Amino acid sequence: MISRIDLRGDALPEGGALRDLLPRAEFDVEAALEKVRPICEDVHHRGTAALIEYAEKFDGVKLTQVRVDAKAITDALEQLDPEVRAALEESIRRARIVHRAQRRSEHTTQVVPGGSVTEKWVPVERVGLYAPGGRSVYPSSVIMNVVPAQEAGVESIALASPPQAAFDGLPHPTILAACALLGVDEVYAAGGAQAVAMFAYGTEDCAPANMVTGPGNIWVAAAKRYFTGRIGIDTEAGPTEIAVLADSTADPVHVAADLISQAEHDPMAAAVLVTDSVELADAVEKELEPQVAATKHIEDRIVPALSGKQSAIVLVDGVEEGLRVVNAYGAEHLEIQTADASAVAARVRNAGAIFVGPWAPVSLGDYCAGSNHVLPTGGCACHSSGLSVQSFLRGIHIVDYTRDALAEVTHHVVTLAEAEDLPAHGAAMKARFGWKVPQK
Ligand code: HSO
Ligand code: ZN
Repeated sequence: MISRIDLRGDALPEGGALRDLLPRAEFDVEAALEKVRPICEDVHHRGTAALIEYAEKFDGVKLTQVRVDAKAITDALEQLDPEVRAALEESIRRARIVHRAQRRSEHTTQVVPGGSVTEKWVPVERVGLYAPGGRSVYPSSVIMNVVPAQEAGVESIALASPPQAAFDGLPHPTILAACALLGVDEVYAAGGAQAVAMFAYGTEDCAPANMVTGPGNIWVAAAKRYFTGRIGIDTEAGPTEIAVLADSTADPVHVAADLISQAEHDPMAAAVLVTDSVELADAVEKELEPQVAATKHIEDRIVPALSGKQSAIVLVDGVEEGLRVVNAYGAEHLEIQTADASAVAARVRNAGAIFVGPWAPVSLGDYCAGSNHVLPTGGCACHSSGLSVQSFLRGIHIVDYTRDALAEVTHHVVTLAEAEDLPAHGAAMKARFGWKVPQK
């Protein structure tokens, strides 16, 4: 069901060459961009009318309005199963604890006597959050988007989720209920690239947003790329990934269960086990069969995900080599199931989130660890972070110098300005001192 890549024996290649040996899903955002461009421009020109047409074309629903009425949101919460409500509330409570601790405070650095730089943190004014529909109706993702935005102090938060034919064209009721629990009352029944365009350009109903975040399918990712520069985005979410770095001390039952847990998301999801133990590899492979057979989304998601080219068991000579492999891969989620897991985890440089030891499965992080589950995929963990309070803040430098402090450094500024052939820069300094460079 899952292929093997044997990297034992020979010395592992460096960086990019090693990355090329590792499995990865194909996710051609560039190709999708071509299809997304006219949709986005149509929303730009025709606004809500275009959104209503796309809802019919892509979601199979005839909408009369895109904005969801307040009553539909409160009704969804009233009708929510009490156990689901309690679980969502606990997820929100834990996420708030972690994200509140991420808040930043203003900091002033005295650079020289009379010269200071203050960094103040200002939330983005308005954000549009995306929650997928269809195969992936995840109220947990509503939490993971809304909580960091709220804790960052974002004043205006709107959420879009695809209209569902089964629910009279409203977004899925658990999505609406999660919005109600979080106090989000501006919700739109819009999905795909058109939802991102609604936020980027604004429509008659929806004010433009400064930023769009949240997971979505390839059309959402392509629309985010299309609007990059115009609005802020989090990373372009691709298919989900789990990598497990494990040695002979790992329990194959846990490892198999965790690989399957993320394969369950999508036929393109990636599940990668990196191990120096052939015994563990064999045991995990054996364990996959009964566990897959006992679960739900077998043929449509799990089997294609595990047997796809994006998933594999990678054999390495030791945990040291395993670390090099997982660092080259940069998984969205990385579990460390080795002896002395904390010490091994401390040496991971590239991962969206790291799950340490036998009692921290990715499923915990998906719902109730307090950590965020909107994480970089496709190797983007090598340069980007998951969603956090920081994602919604801008650090603004406030420069404050006295006359004396400016006079003291003017000769350096003038020298650099001349070296860059920008004499007007130097003149802006000299103008303050009778067109001369003040002498020290
Ligand atoms: N593992 C997914 C998030 C999720 N899991 C939502 C369950 N629901 C990507 O991090
Ligand atoms: Zn998940």
